[in-house]
Amino acid sequence: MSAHSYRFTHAICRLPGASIVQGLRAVDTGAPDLALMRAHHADYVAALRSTGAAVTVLDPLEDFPDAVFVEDTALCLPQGAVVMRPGAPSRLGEAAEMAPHLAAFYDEVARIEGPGTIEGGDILMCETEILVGRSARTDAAGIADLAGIVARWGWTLREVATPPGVLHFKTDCSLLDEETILSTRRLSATGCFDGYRVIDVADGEEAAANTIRFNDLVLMPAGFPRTRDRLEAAGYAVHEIGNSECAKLDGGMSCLSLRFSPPVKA
Ligand code: CIR
Repeated sequence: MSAHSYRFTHAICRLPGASIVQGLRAVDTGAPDLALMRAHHADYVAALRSTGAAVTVLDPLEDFPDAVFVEDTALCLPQGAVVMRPGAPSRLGEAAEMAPHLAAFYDEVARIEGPGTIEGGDILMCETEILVGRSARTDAAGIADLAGIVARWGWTLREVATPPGVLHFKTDCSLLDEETILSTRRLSATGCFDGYRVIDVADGEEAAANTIRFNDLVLMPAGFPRTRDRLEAAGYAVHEIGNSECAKLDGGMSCLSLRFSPPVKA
């Protein structure tokens, strides 16, 4: 197996800007502290780089308060990239901002043309299939558009459901390796991961479900010791990153990067 679902040569991140205090949030628990968020972001980028990956860090986009959450703007596959069409109106323009950066790595950059919407946070790229959770941000038309694009590259897309009241499908799950998913119990109980080995996050630690497997590391938000212990007991090399400020905007580990291994350009 190539492990293309978690072994990557590259990542793209974007620094948070001062406008982050206006970022979208389901429940207002206060504005994020920009200095602390920048410190957490620097730790995150350093952790990605520590695996040997080349990480591009883009400048802040002050016109788009949520632009630090680059994952929602694109899906990067071994064969090509797809520019998303975010369902949050304030985030629509972020996707176009990302397109030229993808074109630097990929000959083929497709895009979701609309009117459907789809955000990267609802897409779990597994080794042999792509799971997409329908959500308040990702609708049937957006999923159909993506299915058509990735079918050209030989991928099967399976539509699943993001739990009600949960922002994105991946808010509640992460891929750990070819056969293993970390999930909240409310999501794994739906049966959408049947056929996979599932590690449930500890009860009361649902916010730990959004991690990323990136090369040999599993990056997870700090502060969830029982889930961390479960991951370590299962043999994963866990690296904790502060996430207190992103969490105020419903963001986590996966949101902060696009992870990919681009084909060698012709
Ligand atoms: C939003 O509501 O769009 C942002 N505040 C958070 C986006 C998190 N992105 C992700 O989970 N992929």
